[in-house]
Amino acid sequence: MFDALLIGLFAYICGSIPFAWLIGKWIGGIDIRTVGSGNVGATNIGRTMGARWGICVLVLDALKGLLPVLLLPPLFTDADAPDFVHLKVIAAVAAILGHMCPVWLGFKGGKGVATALGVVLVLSPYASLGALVAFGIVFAWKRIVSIASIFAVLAFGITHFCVIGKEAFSSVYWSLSLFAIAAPLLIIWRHRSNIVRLIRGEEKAFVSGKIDPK
Ligand code: NKO
Repeated sequence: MFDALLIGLFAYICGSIPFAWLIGKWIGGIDIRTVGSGNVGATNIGRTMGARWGICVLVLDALKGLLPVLLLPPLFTDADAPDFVHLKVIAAVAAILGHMCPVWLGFKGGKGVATALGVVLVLSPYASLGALVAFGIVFAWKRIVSIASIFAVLAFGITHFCVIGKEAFSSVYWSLSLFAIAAPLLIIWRHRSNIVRLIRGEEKAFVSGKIDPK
């Protein structure tokens, strides 16, 4: 129990490092919350400061999810212990919540896509591949990051259940399966302003380095 709390706390702190806000401030001299979509995320940095800085934020935001899930649970338990997957899921959820609700920015953070990508690469490589393929196809087709992200998280959940099959709610994997349902729903919920714009046909295609009115 104590190990779960410590892992959750450290992972939350990692996830809460607001790389988009920091790079916007230090390199671009802007407050990312006041330009473009206002989102503290890789896409909004790419849209306002150029694709290179967007990719830089994407990598950093993914690493702040990947590293805690990879490094923290082995400090507390063996990889074949019955609670190992559960501890990884706790680190994953805490890192994503840290990104979405960072204490440093009054709990108003990003939408969780890049950090979720980092955590799922460790948690579930096959389902991550499903998510990345879906993202690639939808982005190539529509050129809109938000809708590609929504399809990617749905594909993650679906691929997880296809890969894991009957083991989905076993004592080892039940927490991962719960994550595969809850994380996509939470990330889609964070995209609700994008969904409204998509329905109205007002969501713009991604253009790098150019401030988008929405
Ligand atoms: O500014 O509202 P905006 O248009 O910026 O931003 C919408 C956008 C917010 O997300 C980001 C991060 C973009 C990352 C792009 C690469 C994603 C690759 C696939 C992710 C798969 C994640 C699976 C997680 C399962 C739980 O959407």
